[in-house]
Amino acid sequence: MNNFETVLIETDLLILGGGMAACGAAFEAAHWAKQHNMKVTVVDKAAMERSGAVAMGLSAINLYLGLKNGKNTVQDYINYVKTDLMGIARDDLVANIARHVDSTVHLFEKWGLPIWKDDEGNYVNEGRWQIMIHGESYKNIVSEAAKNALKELGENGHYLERIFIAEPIMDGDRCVGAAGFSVRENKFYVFRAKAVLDVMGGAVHVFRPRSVGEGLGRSWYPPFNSGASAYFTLKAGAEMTCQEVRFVPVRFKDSYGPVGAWFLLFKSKATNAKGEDYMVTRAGELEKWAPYGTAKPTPANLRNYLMMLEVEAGNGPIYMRTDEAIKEIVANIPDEKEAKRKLKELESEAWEDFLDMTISQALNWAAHNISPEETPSEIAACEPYFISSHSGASGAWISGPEDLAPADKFWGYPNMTTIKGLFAAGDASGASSHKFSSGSFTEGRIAAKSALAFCADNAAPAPFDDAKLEELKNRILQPLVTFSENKDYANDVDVNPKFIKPRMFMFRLQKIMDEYAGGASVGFKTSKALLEKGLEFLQYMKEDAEKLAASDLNELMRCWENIHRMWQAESHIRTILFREETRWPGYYFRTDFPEMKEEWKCFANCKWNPETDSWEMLKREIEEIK
Ligand code: SFD
Ligand code: AMP
Repeated sequence: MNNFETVLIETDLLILGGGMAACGAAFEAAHWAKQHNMKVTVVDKAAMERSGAVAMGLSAINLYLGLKNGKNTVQDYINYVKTDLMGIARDDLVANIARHVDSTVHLFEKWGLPIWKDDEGNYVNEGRWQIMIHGESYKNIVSEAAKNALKELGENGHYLERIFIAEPIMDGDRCVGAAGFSVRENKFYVFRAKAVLDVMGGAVHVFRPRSVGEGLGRSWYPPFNSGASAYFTLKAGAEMTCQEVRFVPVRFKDSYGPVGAWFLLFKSKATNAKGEDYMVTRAGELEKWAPYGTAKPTPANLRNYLMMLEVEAGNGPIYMRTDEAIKEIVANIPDEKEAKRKLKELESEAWEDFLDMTISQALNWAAHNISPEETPSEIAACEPYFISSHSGASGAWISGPEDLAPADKFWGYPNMTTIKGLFAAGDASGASSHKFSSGSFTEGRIAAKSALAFCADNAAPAPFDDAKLEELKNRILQPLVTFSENKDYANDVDVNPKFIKPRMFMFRLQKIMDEYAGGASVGFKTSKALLEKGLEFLQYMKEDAEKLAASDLNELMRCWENIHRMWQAESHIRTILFREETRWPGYYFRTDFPEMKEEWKCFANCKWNPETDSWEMLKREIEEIK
């Protein structure tokens, strides 16, 4: 790869990703780095202004406690999160985010994010924990603040965009950097760092999406979050947690519009085609999943499950009764003029909800002549995603904060993985669900402060084995060579017995995951026999990954995205297999172990050993904090 220049960048803290957690990390790091004359470098595969999950904007901030108003306590939030995850969450991590998140939201407002206010000037709550925003430009506002903070560092603050991170760089049991490439120019990048923060988001398109054919590529979570976070920590040898806990969101059908505002703000009901509210008619089913099933609010996966039972019974389509919800709000207003004004306001809020974060759903409404105040809309369970910041939980097993973590869950630096110098936050860290955009930013802040403390304690330049770099470069760029050496073997650039293109590779992965690991097309059901078959097919895929081919830099990125997805997939299958019970029936259902078991009220962790290329599965205790 002689025509690829190698660029070496040295830094103290390396922040991988440019999303919500990365912006929080950059903002916080700038403050501490200034005091200690340290260097901070942020690397994003895209442009921070519109990268990651918040690229399109959001219409709500889903985590705000309002601690000052005395409405909620941190313990209330822990209880909520743990119940929603059927008992599986780290109290210490959830509490650490919850106790700091309000200050993050206040910063967002200071930077110009418009938050809805009532007549008394208070934030407008969507639900107990969620507040409404005019959030189309949410990411622009937050990334601008992060960039400004880095600029304040002068020579010591950098952000690099359109650089794809492919691999961690290790020195024994310590992470000392990362390697990647520009997706715009022939440049191979090596970052050498004293501490590395992995904040590269969740994973999308590991499972076959419902959107195929004409709709291919559409997904609820951003397709460009492709499993880099999990791959990076796995390959470094870090312990992972909750890799079985995928998230299956219920969304407006086909365009993935959000449901939160409808359920919580507008108090809408969802019903089957006959108009029956399945949360009422099927309430008896929830008792099987007690104590979580009988708690309020009903956990997200159980809300899904009741809906799935309706679909299986042939009672679809399932509808969000937007028309009835709006009529009910208006009917309670006695003054006719005021009622008319309110109706207009609600219509505009309904459209804004989509225009702020899922524009295609507004187009879908327009294309199908849907007026929400008159017509109900179909909703459906989507395909599975890996996103620990929402209602999933998969990610790295990290140290908690010293003052809250039980002894076995604190190892020196909050948010450090089990690998020295490697930190994780947002979708990259596990077992602390429901952090959302504000909590991810907050966790990024916590992790960056901690990582800089690690840099201060390990001030000598990170050890680096230069000899290994050439080998790494060749391996990362290999798909370009494979393509150029073999492209003339066949007369079709995409179909060639000498190589596999990333698009085909992704289709194969998605088919395996969908059919064997409980995807949407099999009603989210799987079993030992199916999982073992899926795992066998994944091993063949791993062999074929050596033959991935890229005709340009963009395809090189696609190759690596799919390698990352494949590792996310393997850790997922292995952990579902390990946990011999069904705990989240609306996310996946083990037909061979259809019930929840007390003995599995624990974390299911996994670890890939780089020395032996083997996997270890571990159970970890769930502990309460006082
Ligand atoms: O409710 C590499 N989210 C919502 N949060 C809320 O607070 N309110 C809502 O209303 C939410 N909803 C919602 C949400 C997300 C989406 C897509 C929709 C709706 C449609 C969740 C939050 O957005 C989420 O919790 C946070 O954004 C998570 O933060 P973080 O930092 O963990 O992930 P990120 O922001 O996606 O950023 C990832 C970054 O990594 C980069 N990246 N960089 C270099 N090399 C690689 N190989 C990389 N791979 C990825 C990305 O470019 C990005 O910068 S609701 O409707 O569900
Ligand atoms: P969503 O649009 O589904 O991502 O939801 C946004 C927020 O509202 C998240 O915090 C969800 O957990 C919560 N939420 C959505 N629907 C419901 C519901 N029916 N009951 C309770 N909470 C909900």
